[in-house]
Amino acid sequence: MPAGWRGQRIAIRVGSASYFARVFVNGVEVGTHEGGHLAFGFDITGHVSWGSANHIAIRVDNSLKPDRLPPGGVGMGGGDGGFLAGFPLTSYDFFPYAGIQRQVWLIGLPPVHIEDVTVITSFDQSGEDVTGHVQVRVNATLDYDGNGTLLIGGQRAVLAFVNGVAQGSLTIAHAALWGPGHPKLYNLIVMLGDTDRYDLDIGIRTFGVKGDRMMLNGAEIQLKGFGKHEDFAGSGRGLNLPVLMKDADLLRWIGANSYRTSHYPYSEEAMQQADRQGILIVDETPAVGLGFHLAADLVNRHHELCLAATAALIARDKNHPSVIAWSIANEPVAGSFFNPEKPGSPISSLGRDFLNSLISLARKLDSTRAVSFAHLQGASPDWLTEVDFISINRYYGWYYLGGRLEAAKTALAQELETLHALHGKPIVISEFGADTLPGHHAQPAEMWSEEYQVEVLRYHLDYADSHPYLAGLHIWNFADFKTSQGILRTASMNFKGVFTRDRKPKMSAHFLRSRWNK
Ligand code: BDP
Repeated sequence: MPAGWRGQRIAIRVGSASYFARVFVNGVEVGTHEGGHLAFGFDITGHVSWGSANHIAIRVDNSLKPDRLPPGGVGMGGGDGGFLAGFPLTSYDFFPYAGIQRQVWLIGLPPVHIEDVTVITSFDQSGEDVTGHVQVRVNATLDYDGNGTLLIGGQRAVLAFVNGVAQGSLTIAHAALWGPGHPKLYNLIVMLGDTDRYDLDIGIRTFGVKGDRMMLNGAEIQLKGFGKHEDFAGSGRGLNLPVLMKDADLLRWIGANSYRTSHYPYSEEAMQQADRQGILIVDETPAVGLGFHLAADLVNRHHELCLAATAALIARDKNHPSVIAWSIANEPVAGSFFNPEKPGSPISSLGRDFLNSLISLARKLDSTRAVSFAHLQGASPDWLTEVDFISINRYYGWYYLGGRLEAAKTALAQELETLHALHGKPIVISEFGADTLPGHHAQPAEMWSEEYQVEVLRYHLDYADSHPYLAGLHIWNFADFKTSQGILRTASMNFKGVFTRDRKPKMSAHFLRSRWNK
């Protein structure tokens, strides 16, 4: 322990550990945590020794189990997956890298300190001039009743704490708004007397849904981007800062303004980078591979874990201007993955209630962002009634009508028209694409060729150009990624990337770049 930390509260914070972690300090268990991809921590003050070395151990159980999130040891749709099962057996399509995947911090905190900060921004506009409003809620050590200060540039406000809680607000004249292409960040400083200080980069922006459009800072916005993965050769899902910077650069090069953190929360560094770069994030929980037809105790367990993960994700990411929406699940199913139950059945209704409870929790915890989930092709349409915008994963031209580009294009348009007429909400195609072997070419375009991928992307982009209710296109996937071995995947890879796993552009990357930079 640094000698200067004597007298402070000492905490340990783990960026993520999949799937179950036990933390020990000098042989004593100080806490346990269930669930990967999200940070957790413990106060270890009473367990550290001063003047001699301390031994910290984190024991991580990485085994794939059906009662974890995401569920492992079961195939897609539950069970062993039959003849389509892969290895390792997962209920999802990405390699189950586990262990400690992010940074571990030792933290020294003054005895009276800031515990949480929540920032909400808004603005008024008169002509070109913008006045920004920043509302801040600060939680400090429980019984703190003193004063604090908020600072942004030359602006200052006093915080008067009662039982550790205070609210304050600041007004910024001639403010610059945050958004793609103009990611202006302001440095907010929160001071607690002279004992503690917290610095936070904030952006002034609003996001919402109006009718069938998405609105950023009061103007319509269409999302252009990808579903991604934290995946790279050698480092797997482990935090890899050079790859994070490379991806940021490629997003800029290709002209994207958005991505979804499919299918789990990404590192805090990735969120900070998105703030700095002006990328709009649809922030997803690890609720992938859910099946409502599974045994009741398993469904209940998943529900508990999903509620906890939703709350933890919102607590972690609520102050990022880049985060515009929460995605509370990816492709939940009721029944077999390939033949889901129809609306109105008891299992389908159970699924609807399960999803709606996550949507209301997200709304209760954060009223400033939109909530959605990625809907599987063929799943119950009545699950979509509560979302703020519709997110659909659709594979017309791949799993459906593969090779038949004209028929795929017509079927896509028909479904979009039906959904739009039924719900009148903005629609984001949160996944679409085609597996593409780099270097495989064909004329006329055929499946697996670089030409075919371009054609599939082309009719989606064309449709979005002429139908503004199609508020976003997230191509599956940004880059090729590792998955389980099996007969559905060549070389244990999902090849739907627009970039290869080592981030080289396929033909489709050049195509997107020419369309998105117009
Ligand atoms: C969707 C899943 C995604 C898969 C993709 C695919 O949400 O995780 O990787 O399909 O099959 O069903 O490529």
